[in-house]
Amino acid sequence: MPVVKSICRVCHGGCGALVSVEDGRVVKIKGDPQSPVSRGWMCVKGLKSPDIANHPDRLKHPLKRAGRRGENRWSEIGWTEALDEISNRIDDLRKTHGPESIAIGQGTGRHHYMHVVRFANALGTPNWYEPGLAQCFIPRITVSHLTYGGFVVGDYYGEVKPKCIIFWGHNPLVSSADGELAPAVKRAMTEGCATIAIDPRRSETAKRCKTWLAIRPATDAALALAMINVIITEGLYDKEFVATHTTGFDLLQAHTARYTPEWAEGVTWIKAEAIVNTARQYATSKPAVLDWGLGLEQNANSLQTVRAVAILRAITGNLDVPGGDILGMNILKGYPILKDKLPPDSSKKRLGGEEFKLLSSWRAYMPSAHIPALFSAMTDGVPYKIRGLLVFGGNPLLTVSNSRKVYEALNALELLCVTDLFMTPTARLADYVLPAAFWTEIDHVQGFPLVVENYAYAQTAVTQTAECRQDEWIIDELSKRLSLHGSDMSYKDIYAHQLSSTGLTHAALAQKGYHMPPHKYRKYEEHGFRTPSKKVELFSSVLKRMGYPPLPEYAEPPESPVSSPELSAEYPYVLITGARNKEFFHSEQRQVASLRRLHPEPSCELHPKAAAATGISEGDWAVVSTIRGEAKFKVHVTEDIHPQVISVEHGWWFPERDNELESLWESNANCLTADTPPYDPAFGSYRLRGLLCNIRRLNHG
Ligand SMILES: Nc1nc2c(c(=O)[nH]1)N[C@H]1C(S)=C(S)[C@@H](COP(=O)(O)OP(=O)(O)OC[C@H]3O[C@@H](n4cnc5c(=O)[nH]c(N)nc54)[C@H](O)[C@@H]3O)O[C@H]1N2
Ligand SMILES: Nc1nc2c(c(=O)[nH]1)N[C@H]1C(S)=C(S)[C@@H](COP(=O)(O)OP(=O)(O)OC[C@H]3O[C@@H](n4cnc5c(=O)[nH]c(N)nc54)[C@H](O)[C@@H]3O)O[C@H]1N2
Ligand code: SF4
Ligand SMILES: [Mo]
Repeated sequence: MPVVKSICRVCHGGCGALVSVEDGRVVKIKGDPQSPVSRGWMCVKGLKSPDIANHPDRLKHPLKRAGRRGENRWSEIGWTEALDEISNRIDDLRKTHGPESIAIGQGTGRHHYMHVVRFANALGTPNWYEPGLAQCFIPRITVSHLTYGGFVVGDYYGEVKPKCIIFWGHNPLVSSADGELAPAVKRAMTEGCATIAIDPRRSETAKRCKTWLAIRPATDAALALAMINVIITEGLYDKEFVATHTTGFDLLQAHTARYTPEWAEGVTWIKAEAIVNTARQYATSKPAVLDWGLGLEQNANSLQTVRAVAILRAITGNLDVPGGDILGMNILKGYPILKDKLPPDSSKKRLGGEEFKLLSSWRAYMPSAHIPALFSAMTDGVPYKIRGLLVFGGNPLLTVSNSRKVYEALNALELLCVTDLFMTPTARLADYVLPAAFWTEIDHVQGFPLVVENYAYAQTAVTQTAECRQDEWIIDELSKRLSLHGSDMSYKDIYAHQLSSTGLTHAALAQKGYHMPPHKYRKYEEHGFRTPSKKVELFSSVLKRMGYPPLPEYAEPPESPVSSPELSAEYPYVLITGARNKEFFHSEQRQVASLRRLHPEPSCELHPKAAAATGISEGDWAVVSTIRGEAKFKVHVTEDIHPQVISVEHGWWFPERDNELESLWESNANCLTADTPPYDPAFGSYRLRGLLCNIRRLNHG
């Protein structure tokens, strides 16, 4: 039986996989022991890849809507007919209403991510989005660039092991997010390494940490500012690094003097003594990794929260040192996303562009539309109507905040085209549904970890399911029909371009597995940091010019026992949503029996004190409510959560139901979250964590 080396992409990816193929189908997946990062390990989702690839419900042919929108009646059509018709509809819209009337959407970090951005730019629409961005990763990426001129990741793969690791709003043992694969993180958490988790829940990662700080959701900026205060006051900062490589230290010192640990205790629910001890331990155990996650971003103060945390790495001298937080090597040539092809007048029309400068303006790392404004414009046409939406691998009905609004918006479109592996609730509302290829069915080149790029890998298509095609091929076919810029360069030409810096071909890299040149540390000693001052900007000159506070500040969450006490009388708990679980990737895999068996129902976590106060027991069904809506979950009563916090899963629908579209309203966390103002002033981040909620027992499940 042929066995082919590849890389799993059920999540953001990265684990080396050995794919066994029989009669053109993937029949078995095993971890590749030769992968230098995953060393033979794979998670349950990756190992069950054959059950996803060969699932009977996979979309297999292009479909055209035959009934009313959402009715689920379809005609099978050929690729030529589908692509001709869709490109004609796009052409009509762009000629009649301008390209900005067509939005281009996608999901989180998939293989085709950059190709979708390229397509939007070539088409001339500024209204590109994905459901993460302001709520996921863009604050961390942007702030790293503003502060140290590049993104950083923990040095989990080098020879020197960290002596201290802080996991801040991050659960990599479950999420393996963006390249920080669980096995590498686990290896680094050895005896002798101080490990600290800052999380309202004792996550799987926190359970393996020596210290767990149960923080009040969305108050992380206060904790980080107090830690800066302790490190400066006690003289624990790296004096040589600070003097040589940073700007604005004196201003930071003066600014943080008021953020004492005693002040932060009242804000964060963490004892002042624990704050002092954590600051001391982080500053004195070197090298140290500060591994941050999504917990810092899904709130209305994401810029300042992420900035405060970012500064800790710099003042302790942990940047780009062995065993610390390292800057990428950029070993592949940049993806030609055709940014310059987007006409300036069209980028001015980007929804959200004026207000959220770090998300939507030309200064943004990857300019995108503000999601609440984009979906509103589909229904109310303000400032102009979005008439078409093409989604490549996203399920916004489950993953964008305010599912009811998204539902209305998608129903108001003139053209909705969804490319996916399965008929999702979002796909059901479409005019055209196109069948996408699974990771064993694609050719691809990827720099890794995502964004930082210290190594590269390639994948080769080894199987084929019916008429499924990889997203890049679909985009290239549409681009040719629409005579877009760059349509003479196929995705395979782009891989060759990316690899030209390595001397490798796609086939050679796929066979070899990885290209991983030795890491070069302390790159800043030669060229400085890639910021305007060539130094780490503790005081951000760019933020100042843009009119945002150049030194990090705390802001009380807009909905909280402090800022809205009346509401808090009715909704006494603080809600967090979307903590990852190991069986599912967002709204996916609910139809995969081998995974669903392991995690059959949507669940929420509740502390025994809260359970006693509300009369709820382990295994009960309960309704969690916010001022915006309700959703139903099976309760897990656990000491591993702060008594005042309730955590609910996101992404739940029930593909096994007769009308799976209706099942969308039952246990959907995004019926609870807030897509309304206030947003983070720079990124426009909306609030998925740190909201007020209540819970009541449901008698008849
Ligand atoms: N309440 C709440 N909401 C959240 C979050 C939260 O924490 N709380 N997290 C947010 C974050 S950080 C993110 S990034 C988003 C994620 O949001 P999405 O990316 O929309 O989430 P998925 O459910 O993974 O949807 C991806 C879809 O792509 C399909 N798919 C998988 N692989 C491919 C492929 O190769 N090609 C194509 N065409 N389709 C494919 C899947 O079947 C699935 O339907 O969710 C956000 N939503
Ligand atoms: N299995 C699986 N893996 C995934 C995904 C998936 O859906 N399933 N999604 C992928 C995506 S798109 C992303 S973005 C990553 C995210 O991966 P991570 O960055 O690891 O994020 P989460 O697991 O969403 O949340 C991390 C922790 O933050 C805590 N938290 C919530 N609110 C706060 C807060 O206000 N402050 C602090 N300090 N902590 C808080 C939660 O309790 C949780 O344990 O995972 C990726 N990997
Ligand atoms: S962690 Fe991600 S890449 Fe690794 S096996 Fe699991 S799904 Fe695949
Ligand atoms: Mo994400």
